[in-house]
Amino acid sequence: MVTLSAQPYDYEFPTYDGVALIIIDMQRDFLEPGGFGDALGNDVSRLQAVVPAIQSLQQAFRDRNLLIIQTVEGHQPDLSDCPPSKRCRGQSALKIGDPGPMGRILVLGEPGNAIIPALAPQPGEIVIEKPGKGAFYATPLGGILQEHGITHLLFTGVTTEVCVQTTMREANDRGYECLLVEDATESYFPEFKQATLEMVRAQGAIVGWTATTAQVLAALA
Ligand code: TIU
Repeated sequence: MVTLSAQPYDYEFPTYDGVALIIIDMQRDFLEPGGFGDALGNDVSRLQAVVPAIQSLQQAFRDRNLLIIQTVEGHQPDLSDCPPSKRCRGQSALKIGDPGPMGRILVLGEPGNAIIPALAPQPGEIVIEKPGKGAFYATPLGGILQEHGITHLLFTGVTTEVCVQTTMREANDRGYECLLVEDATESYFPEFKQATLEMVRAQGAIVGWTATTAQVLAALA
């Protein structure tokens, strides 16, 4: 059994092969000016801070030949997978599907929808395209995890309280042992990130554990 020092208590996994690194939505649409996050009125520059931590985890998983799954939030060009309730939400001038400086907002295949170059997947690494906030809804993620015999998920990416937390809760309900890497996830709202970390690990890890990148790397060493 491998023991990873975490909150609210140690996180344990029987084999390295059962652990996957999940990198949520590290896309230009959320991290760069002119994308979806910016259109919603957010300061997107805050999210850059977690790129080095995610890079170090990505490298550690590559070095060990362990499973890395990235997700991207995006819609088909005809928006057939975007409910009107999602497209019309909010008061921004630019809505999902509208042309922006990086192409159409939150549309698959557009320049702004790509994963940032610093975290670009290598050939053969899995990228899940998802129309919702949770990565299990309307995607093949569950089947892929089963095929690989994955039981433990380490979560990173953005934003903490939206797509990361939604996916973590979906995973928790499906029986996965989930850990959120504290300094490898970020929000446009620091108080929402802090609240998410606390609510995840409250009540004896009701949704899962939290740990730092250094603690995860120590367990992988
Ligand atoms: N708006 C916001 O905080 N997040 C999203 O819309 N998607 C993700 O979290 N990826």
